[in-house]
Amino acid sequence: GGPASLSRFRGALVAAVLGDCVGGEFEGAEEVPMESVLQHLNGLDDETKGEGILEYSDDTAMARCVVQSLLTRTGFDEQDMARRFAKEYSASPGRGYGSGVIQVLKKLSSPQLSDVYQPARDQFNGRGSFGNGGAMRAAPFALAFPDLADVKRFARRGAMLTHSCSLGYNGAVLQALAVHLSLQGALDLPQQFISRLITEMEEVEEDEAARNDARILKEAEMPFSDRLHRVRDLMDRSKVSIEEVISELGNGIAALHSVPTAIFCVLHCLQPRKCLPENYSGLERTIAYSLALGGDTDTIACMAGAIAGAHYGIEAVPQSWMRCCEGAQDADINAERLHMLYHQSSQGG
Ligand code: R7I
Ligand code: MG
Ligand code: MG
Repeated sequence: GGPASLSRFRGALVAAVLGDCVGGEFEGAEEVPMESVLQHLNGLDDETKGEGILEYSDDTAMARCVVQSLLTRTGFDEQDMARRFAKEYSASPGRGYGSGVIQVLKKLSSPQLSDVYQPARDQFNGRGSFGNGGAMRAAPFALAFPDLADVKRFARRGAMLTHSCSLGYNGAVLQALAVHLSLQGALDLPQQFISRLITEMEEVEEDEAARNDARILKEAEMPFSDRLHRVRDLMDRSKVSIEEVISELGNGIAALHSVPTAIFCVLHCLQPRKCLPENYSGLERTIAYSLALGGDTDTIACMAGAIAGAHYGIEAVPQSWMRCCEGAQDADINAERLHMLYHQSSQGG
């Protein structure tokens, strides 16, 4: 489809759910042979498997809260979003939330709370979390706001409800930016896509708070921009091993060690790869490759899925995968609603 077509919205939201659901199998695994990945994915074609057998985790649970909040409030409302996170957690605490964020979610449910951003600020001795929990639920911001400045601003504020460290919330900004650009068809020109992300993140990381966090955590001066340069170096190479991807970009629970990695997975899988089945669509390649990296597989596949889904559209999503994953149908319906919201706002509303 053309830029910001319905198919791209559906692809983005559905593939994020699929990445989370199929990635859950390998989360935390140190080494994941591609053989095991393909076996797991081929098993999804099995008709005897029931509907929605693969459950979604916190990644999707929180993204659903973001979607519902943006739709009901027709825009960003931090009070409403915070309330939804808290309610979702107390209704379903067993979705595999990060160990730190649970404290934030408990505090967010207190009726006495006056500043919804305060619990996140109290994390990790007042520095805030740098986990990827803000980034894993950032895609819907790109599907709700057509304007780039809105995408950046609201993705940051939405992440700050749980992640007040810049290395956490800037991961969410980067993920939302990647989905935004992909939705416009920017992945047709991969070199320009990555250059654009670097330019945008250099501007984002100019910020004083970001520089300060990077210094304290002994990261590069502009950590995300730095990693995106590594992504560009890796994508220019004809051959890259999984070990190199992990050592250059990471596959961990920190936003810095997973968002650039997810972006690389998408770029790397734009073309057919020897290690992946020939009959796979680009979207299937992206998710399979994300799982083969091991580590935080549900989250990396979820983020890569959103970016890739916005590029390839819903036609690239296998029906059999969709049937097996809890919440995939809901995502498909919500994508249509977000598509309407997005196009309403772009008509100057
Ligand atoms: O970021 P968050 O929501 O976790 C998301 C991840 C995804 O992989 C999900 O699929 C789920 O499995 O969890 O949760 P946080 O608790 O904020 O951060 C995740 C972890 O990162 C924490 O439990 C810490 O181990 C680590 N971490 C930190 N450690 C030391 N200092 C995050 N920030 C810090 C820090 O400042
Ligand atoms: Mg998870
Ligand atoms: Mg995870």
